[in-house]
Amino acid sequence: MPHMKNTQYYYMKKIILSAAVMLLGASPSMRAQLSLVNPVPQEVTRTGEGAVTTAPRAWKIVSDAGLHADVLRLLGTAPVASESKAPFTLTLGVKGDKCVKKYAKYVPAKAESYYLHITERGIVLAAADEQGLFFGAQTLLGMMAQGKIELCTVKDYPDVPYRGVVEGFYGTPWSHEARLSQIAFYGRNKMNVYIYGPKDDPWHRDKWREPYPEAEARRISELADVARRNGVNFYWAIHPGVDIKWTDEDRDKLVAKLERMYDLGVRAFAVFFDDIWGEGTRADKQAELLNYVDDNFIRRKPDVSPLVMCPTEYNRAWANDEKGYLRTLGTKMNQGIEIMWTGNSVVHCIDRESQEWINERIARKSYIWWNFPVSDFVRDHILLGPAYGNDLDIAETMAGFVSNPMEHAEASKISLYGIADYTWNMRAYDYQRDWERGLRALLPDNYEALRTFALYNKDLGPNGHGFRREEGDELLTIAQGALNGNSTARRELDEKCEELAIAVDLLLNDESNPELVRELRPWLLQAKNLAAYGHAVVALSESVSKTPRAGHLCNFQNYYRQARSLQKQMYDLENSDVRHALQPGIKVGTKVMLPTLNALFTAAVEDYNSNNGTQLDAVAEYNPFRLSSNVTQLALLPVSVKGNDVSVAPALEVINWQAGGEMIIEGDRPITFAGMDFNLGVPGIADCFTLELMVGGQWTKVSLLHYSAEDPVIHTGNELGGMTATKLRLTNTSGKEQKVYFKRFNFVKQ
Ligand code: LOG
Repeated sequence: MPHMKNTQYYYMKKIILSAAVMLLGASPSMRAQLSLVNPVPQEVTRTGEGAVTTAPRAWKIVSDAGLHADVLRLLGTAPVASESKAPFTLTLGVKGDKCVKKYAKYVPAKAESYYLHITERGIVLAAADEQGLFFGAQTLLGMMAQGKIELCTVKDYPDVPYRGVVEGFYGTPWSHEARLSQIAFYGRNKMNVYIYGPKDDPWHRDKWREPYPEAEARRISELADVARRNGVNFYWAIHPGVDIKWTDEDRDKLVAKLERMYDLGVRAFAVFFDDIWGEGTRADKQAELLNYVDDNFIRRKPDVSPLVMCPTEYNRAWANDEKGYLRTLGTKMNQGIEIMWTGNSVVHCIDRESQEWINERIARKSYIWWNFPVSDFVRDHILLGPAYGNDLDIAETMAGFVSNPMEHAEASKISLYGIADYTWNMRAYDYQRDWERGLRALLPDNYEALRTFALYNKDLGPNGHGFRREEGDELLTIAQGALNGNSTARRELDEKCEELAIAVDLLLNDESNPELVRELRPWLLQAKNLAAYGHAVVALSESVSKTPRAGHLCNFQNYYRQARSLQKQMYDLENSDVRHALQPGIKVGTKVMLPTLNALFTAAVEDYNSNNGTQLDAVAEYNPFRLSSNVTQLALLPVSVKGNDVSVAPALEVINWQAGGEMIIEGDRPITFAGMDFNLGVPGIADCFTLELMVGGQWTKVSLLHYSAEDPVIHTGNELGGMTATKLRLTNTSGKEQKVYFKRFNFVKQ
């Protein structure tokens, strides 16, 4: 009997527990209750002044029989049948349910919306749909998390229809446990999308035609299932563009793979064509294939979400308007298919103007793939800063907004917390507030320490995409003062370093979130070095003109040696096994703190040298190499030196190297070459490029060759060894554009 009432009693075990915890904490104000809820609800009406009451210890849930199993599971533990007279009623249902019939008119007329009405006697939760009901329940639980409840009415709904995450980065894919934890986090924060598309999952990309092995298949099944129970659509993405042939055979293989994924329980699908070249990039063929998938697979199944695709020209910098790739997709591809878009460039914030530009071309609302906090192109940094920079009035210009995060899943939650809020209630978004709240949600027991550490891990450092973040603004006045010789400022700088050192030790010993500490560990260790370096440098600059006391270690000479030792320790850590194999380095505080300390070091040593006629080396950080290029995608790549090995950071996307385009690396003194090879990801391409060295004011050619027809690595001729030059230049001399992957570029000096 569908409309019979279903009455159940639940004891609020968890809530009683957290109420006990609360007694030890601060007294919550009325606002404190709703402020625990993320995202910020659209509309809240508070009933009366200070109307906060103790959350119910038990409640009677009233809902239509046999419905809303996931929401009931979320709201209660075991039913308690003996409790005949529960003091508190929770009536819940979606539009069309009998028991919330009289509240249906209060539910906002939007997908995923809910109405939540809380009085002394009971609660009503009425929603537009199952998703809305689930989110309403999350709001309720969030409000009660400290054992109190606020008397109020909430009317809530999301601004952006699809909100969440695309696991779409290069590098180590997330672990199964990390994904399960992510999905629960999305559910709690009302994100409804998780797109599974890690570049280095072989069955997503290179082996896209092949089925998953048993164990992997089982894990995907579980993810899809857990996602469903958390109000999250699990999208499985396929990446066929690297080698797809536009044949019936490949088309059928693709559909067969999707069918297999359907059998595993997947009900939402995406097809990616990013970072490829050649045959796979044809817009008409992509549209034809996707229409076929849409007509014969997606829309044939009653329970599958609309198809999502990532185009090859997924950002404006790469869009070739004349060739009309995007317009072809816009006109030829079924309207129901969503098209992803990263903005004006690969890594860019989204604004209205750029939304208008793309939406007009694709004849639909773009589905944003935001490349933040992804760090696969700056793996020496960890990004713990806030999510900011996107316009706050563009919700209606987008179909969806998903963030591409870091391979560090737990740490990514800091910015994802904000992104959940941004996409739900855009105009009310306050990134600074959300940053604080996100840190607190992630590590409540050690929030201050995490916050302090995060202050030094926000910016990306110089990178090929030219995408930078604010970091260290709060230090600027102190830094300036310290450099001007102000002793109060120096003390303050020292204090900042001490705080950082304390934060690091507290975090290294934190047991409440071991996974987070594991991810942060390399940067924690480096921060410890940085803090010690800061202390040594401040002491150094304070002791420049002090007379050393006999028998004491605390004097200029020793501070100098200590600072030098710490510079080396930082360098050694960067080059130890702790670092990331692909892109070495562990960088902390690179925007303001480290440069300030280095400048202070140099100034102190120079002062000392001039006072004492000594010649101590005053150079703190030194990179003798500079890269320049008229190939836009190469121009900003950083050059690093490790021993005699000089390398340019790799780029992940396809590089469009125009005819005549050149890349120059220049040293500040002549370099004697020992050897060199590089990998542009394409076999047989050596002839298209010319390598020259500047020897005695003349460009001198060095031969390039592959060792075999299949090997993409380009080697230099024997003449290179022993040549001495100030610059090297690599030019595309093929007379036409070359598409390459800038996988590796390095040379060894003698
Ligand atoms: C890739 C992505 C990568 C990101 C940042 C898209 C659509 N594709 O340049 O897998 O994580 O940039 O490096 C990309 O963004 N290519």
